[in-house]
Amino acid sequence: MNRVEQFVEKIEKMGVEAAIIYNVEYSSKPSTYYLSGFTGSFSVLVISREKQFIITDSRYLEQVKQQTSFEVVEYKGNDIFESVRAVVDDLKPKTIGLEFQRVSHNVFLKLNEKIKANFVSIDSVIDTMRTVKSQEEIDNIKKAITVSEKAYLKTLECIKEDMTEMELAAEFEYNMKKFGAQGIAFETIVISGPRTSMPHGRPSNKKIKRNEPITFDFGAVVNGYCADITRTIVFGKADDEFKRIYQTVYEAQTLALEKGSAKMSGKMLDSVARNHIESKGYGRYFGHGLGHGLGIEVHESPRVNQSNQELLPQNAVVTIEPGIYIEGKYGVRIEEDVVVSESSLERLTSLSRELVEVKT
Ligand SMILES: [Mn+2]
Repeated sequence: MNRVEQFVEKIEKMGVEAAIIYNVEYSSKPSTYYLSGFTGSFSVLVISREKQFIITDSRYLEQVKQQTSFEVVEYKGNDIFESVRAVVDDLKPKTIGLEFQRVSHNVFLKLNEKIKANFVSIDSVIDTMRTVKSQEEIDNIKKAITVSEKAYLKTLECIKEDMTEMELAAEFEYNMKKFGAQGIAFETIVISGPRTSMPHGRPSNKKIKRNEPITFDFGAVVNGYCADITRTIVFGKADDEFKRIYQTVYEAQTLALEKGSAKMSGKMLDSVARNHIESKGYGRYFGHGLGHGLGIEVHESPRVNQSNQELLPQNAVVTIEPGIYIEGKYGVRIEEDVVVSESSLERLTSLSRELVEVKT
């Protein structure tokens, strides 16, 4: 069964006869790509067991034929809701599935006004399908990781004192594209010195200084799939407290990597790392969850945190990223990408996790 057939089977079980995936200015690019292969900024998918349509406009008519086998309907720019109605009318569904988490209130009201049907949420269907990766999807994530890792190693070679964080981030993104990234999964984080205590700090004009830590959080996109990796290094020599913090994060991650499997819930796995960090007295400095699902989007299901009580599904890809952040001093995060399997976690990342002190 192909992906669309699986999708239709799942929505039919909910009593849903057709689905509308509404994508304007990339509002539903991930699901659109997942179900149809189309990557443009504007499209509406209408999916039923018998027929699969994609409505898009002249900007994408050539591209859409290359990317999807869905039947193409050209939108000429009058009233998109009228075009959707015309396509849906042929199928006469009584119940239509919509992505409630992606569709704006305005779009919902318009569809509801034009189309006489009952609209229900299919968010969990798509999320659940996307959580479990096929071998092809895992291979694509692996490719994105390889590109990211090469770019990271190349970027380490070119760090010089007094370069700004932004310059280093630009160098990093340039390297990712040179090594084959289609794009970047998110704005590359390069922060240094005391700024490393901000888990999601933005690169600034701050200059890189000797004996300061630098955190890199980065990910390339290849074939629509993301990598998400973090390393904290020291440009020069690490002080003793930094080494202690790094060691604690490293051990917390090692425990999670060794103990994790599909037999654990997100909460249980999070606790493995969190308990270790707490035991070393740094519990209050680890504010975020241990990790998250990774795929077409850089943050997706399943969550590896205290609120996810469900077992981690086999073949989910997740990050394992413990951190300790001390305001006014510095922070450390190490992030790995892994595949969940029956009795273990398989690392997809291959960079060393040891503390690196770059020669100045
Ligand atoms: Mn992450």
